[in-house]
Amino acid sequence: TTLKTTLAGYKFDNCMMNAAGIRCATVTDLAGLRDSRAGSLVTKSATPQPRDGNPEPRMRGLQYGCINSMGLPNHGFDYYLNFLLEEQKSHPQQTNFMSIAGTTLEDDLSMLKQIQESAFAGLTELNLSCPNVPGKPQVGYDFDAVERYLTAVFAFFKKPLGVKLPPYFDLMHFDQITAILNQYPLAFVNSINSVGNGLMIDPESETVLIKPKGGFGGIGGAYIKPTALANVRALAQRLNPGIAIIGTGGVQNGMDIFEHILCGASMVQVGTQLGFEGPKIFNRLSQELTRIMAAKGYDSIADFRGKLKTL
Ligand code: RRO
Repeated sequence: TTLKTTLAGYKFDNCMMNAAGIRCATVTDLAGLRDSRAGSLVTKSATPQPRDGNPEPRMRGLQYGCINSMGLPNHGFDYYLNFLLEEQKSHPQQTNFMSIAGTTLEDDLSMLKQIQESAFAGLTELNLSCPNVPGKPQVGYDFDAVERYLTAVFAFFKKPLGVKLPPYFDLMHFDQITAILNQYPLAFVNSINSVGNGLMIDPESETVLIKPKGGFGGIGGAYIKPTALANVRALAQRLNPGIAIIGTGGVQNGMDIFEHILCGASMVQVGTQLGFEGPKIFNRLSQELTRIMAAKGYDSIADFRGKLKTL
């Protein structure tokens, strides 16, 4: 049994990795992911300059998941690009992802120009779905804006690029977003980011759990698995076959990863539960997925990827 996968022509020893934002904001965290069983890593979404993010408390966990309104705290574009360039020299066998999330189109374009001109040989994930920057709506919910962004990006960007999408909830929205995405030479689409602007409250103290935005924040964890699977499946049914899918959302165990792959994911990312358990989680998840595949008689993820049956 092998957990290897291929995405946009790049090979990975393991089909699981962190989701952007989780335990990937510092070089210490990133080294922990690199030294884990994960097949790759993605860096915290970067802005051109370092950012403090929103006031604390800004992330809280509950039994079935978590809420966050981090507000894009990060060490700045150069910090993550330098880390990735160093990794390329010290660990040339692993391909990594750089996530960028400018708060304007201009910021995204300036970061992508720097990636284009750098020696970075990995994949770039353009985050179009941060729900937590006050006054900045999620680009992924404005279909004209998505088209505007991708047209501007692909006018000059020649390295492999994917987009991180927010969850969609209507089949017409899947039709509309994929009609746009299919016009561009995307390497991958990553679905989903957190379910934006949920609210978790403490009934005892009658108070919200996090401070920014009056308590509203992105929901992750077990709460969002059905939405994540639906998005992976709906995109797999509509995207050009050349665009790979990264499945993210609600992964707590090996069966959850199996389900994402069954819906069409070539790579599966772990967010909330990685936050709870740390990078050793990839040992457990690898063992669980291997056992599930062996019991079902599957040798590789290609044997069942996208093969979900309907009634
Ligand atoms: O930093 C955040 O608040 C954040 C980002 Br950029 C994102 O894409 N998704 C999320 O849940 N939080």
